[in-house]
Amino acid sequence: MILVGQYDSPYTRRVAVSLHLLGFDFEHDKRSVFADFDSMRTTNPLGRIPSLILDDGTTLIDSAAILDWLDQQVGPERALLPPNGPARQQALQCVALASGTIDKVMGIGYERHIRPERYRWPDWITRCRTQAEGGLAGLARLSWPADERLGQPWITTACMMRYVRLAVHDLLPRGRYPALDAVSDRCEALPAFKATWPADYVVPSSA
Ligand SMILES: N[C@@H](CCC(=O)N[C@@H](CS)C(=O)NCC(=O)O)C(=O)O
Repeated sequence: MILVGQYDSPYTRRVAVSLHLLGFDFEHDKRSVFADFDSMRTTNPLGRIPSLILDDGTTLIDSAAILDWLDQQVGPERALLPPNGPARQQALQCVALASGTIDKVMGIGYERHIRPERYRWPDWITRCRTQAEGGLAGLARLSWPADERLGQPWITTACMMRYVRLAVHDLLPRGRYPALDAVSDRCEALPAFKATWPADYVVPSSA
């Protein structure tokens, strides 16, 4: 199978980390969602990442749908989300906070880097920042037992944190939320995270 998308995309990275953790072999298609936009639209009609091209040629789009497929493949014992009940509900709420934070930080990036300067709306950036700060504070209030099995809440939160720190430098200084620092430290030390480490934030560009 082929994972399409670069790892500075936290949504692509959480799929890549999950593939590694679950032991799937995959190739990595590093086309850029911006620089290779026309080509990307032939893979995903929305022109977004990530996509996962399966060995039978089927293309899955959207990280949540891809992760659901992965969980179905490995079965409930190894799945990265609990199958049902309160545990699933809590895990999904955590993932929603982390992915909502990603969306708001991404919104800041698009407003800063894609929208022409004369159209930029500082109040919108402030609003997105307030929302992202709310997401981070909400995540920090959750319980993060150090010996908890590493599932999607941890993976998505750690990928979100790396992305936030690359995209908006002053939003999540180390020490503001020690519990979240511990999540990131535990995850980033693992081979699955090291193999997908995004060194740089690739500035989005519509050119
Ligand atoms: N809900 C989607 C969001 C994917 C997403 O926002 N991808 C970004 C990169 S991280 C993207 O493709 N941006 C370009 C665009 O939306 O035009 C998912 O979870 O896969």
